[in-house]
Amino acid sequence: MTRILISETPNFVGKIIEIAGWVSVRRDHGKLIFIDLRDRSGMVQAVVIPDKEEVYKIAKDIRSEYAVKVAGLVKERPGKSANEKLATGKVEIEVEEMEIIARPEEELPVDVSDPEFNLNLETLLDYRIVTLRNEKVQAIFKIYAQVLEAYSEVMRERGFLEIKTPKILSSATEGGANFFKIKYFNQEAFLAQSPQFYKQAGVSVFERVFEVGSVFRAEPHFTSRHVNEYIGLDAEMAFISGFAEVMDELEKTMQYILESVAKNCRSELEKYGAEIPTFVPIPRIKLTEAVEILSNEYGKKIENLDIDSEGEKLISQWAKKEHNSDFVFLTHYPYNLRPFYSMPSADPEYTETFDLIYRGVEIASGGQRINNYQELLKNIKKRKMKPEQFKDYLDIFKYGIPPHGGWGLGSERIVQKILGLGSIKEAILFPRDVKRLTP
Ligand code: AMO
Repeated sequence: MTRILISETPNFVGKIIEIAGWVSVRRDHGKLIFIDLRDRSGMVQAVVIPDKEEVYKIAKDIRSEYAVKVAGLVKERPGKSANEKLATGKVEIEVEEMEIIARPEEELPVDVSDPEFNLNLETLLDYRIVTLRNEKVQAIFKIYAQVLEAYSEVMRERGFLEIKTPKILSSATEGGANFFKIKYFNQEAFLAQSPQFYKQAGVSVFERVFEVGSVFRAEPHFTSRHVNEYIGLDAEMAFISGFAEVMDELEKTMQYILESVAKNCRSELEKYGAEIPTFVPIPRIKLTEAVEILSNEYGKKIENLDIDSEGEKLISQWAKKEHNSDFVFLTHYPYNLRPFYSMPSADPEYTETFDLIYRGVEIASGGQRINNYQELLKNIKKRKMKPEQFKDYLDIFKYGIPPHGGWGLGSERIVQKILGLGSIKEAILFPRDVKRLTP
């Protein structure tokens, strides 16, 4: 017999089928043994009756998280006993044959069948191999996968070519101090803080490129939104007339991602009571205006336009109240707060850049880039950086590159905010933070 998926069982009422999966719970009721069996597609109830002596003996031996193969008859569950919460809740499998195919060496450290699963973050991550088996935890990664799929889909649809760029670099892309230095044979190298330089090289050839790739940041922070390795959703586009076009493209991208999660992940969203409201145009406000709003509406003072996480939360509240939007673009960041490659505005104190805030957290940064060789060189020197360290990057501009811009979008923060997760780490299979290098 060929194995079918548990989600398919309702199509086989009255038939003998074979399924395989993990035992979520075994319940003994009088002489009957009930087993909730889980595979990648869902969960179904299997019933073992004492008449089938051999199977009954095996079933008595079974514990949670054993992997088993089951052959049995698909039966409709009588009205009252149907489980409305389960997609397969109207059927059950009367077991004819059963085989244990893998058994845990020892008792599991946590009860993964608990639908609420309110573990503290450390326990959740320390026992990650096991805690990932919980259905509520799995839902996060189904949504995560949908976000990745939707991002690639919309990028391709919009004419962006997918590229993969190196993560071992000879210089620190984003500057600052948050880079990891590594030993690379007999020289020093850096882990990529972003694909910035290479995606710009990409547009000099392909016009529009995107990348889904690992990003490394040596940030010594213990916050709910920072990790030291994350997956960046980057894009870069040429022949733009200004950075508003980049925001337009990112806005369409976010709408596409959220709509595809809403459409394809209904049951996963439900597990978190999460809602994705109808998308509305994203308000765009200058950072200077945002700072005024924060002061006037919330009595919050921001020094030197350096908006902090509380400021981002409040400006998001304001966008929700005034524009019914979960998103807000903050634009025209000051020159000294942005990387050297940012295009200065007409008033050179500011830049043609933006951040995108979603439900109180920055999920993307972007803007237009300086695309003139001499200007870039001047800017590197002005910032007391060494042009020789950026030789390869500068070469991109030596040979001519049209006006362009792009963004870097944090994939895990999107999922964190869709579901209202307390920490970004919940949205990462095996997260890396200052103290965590395992599992
Ligand atoms: P930036 O440094 O703002 O911009 O990063 C872009 C986005 O990446 C996410 N992010 C993080 N996520 C988790 N943990 C971290 N430590 C972390 N740091 C950043 C955020 C952030 O908005 N090259 C530019 C982008 C560009 O202009 O194209 C850059 O890297 O969601």
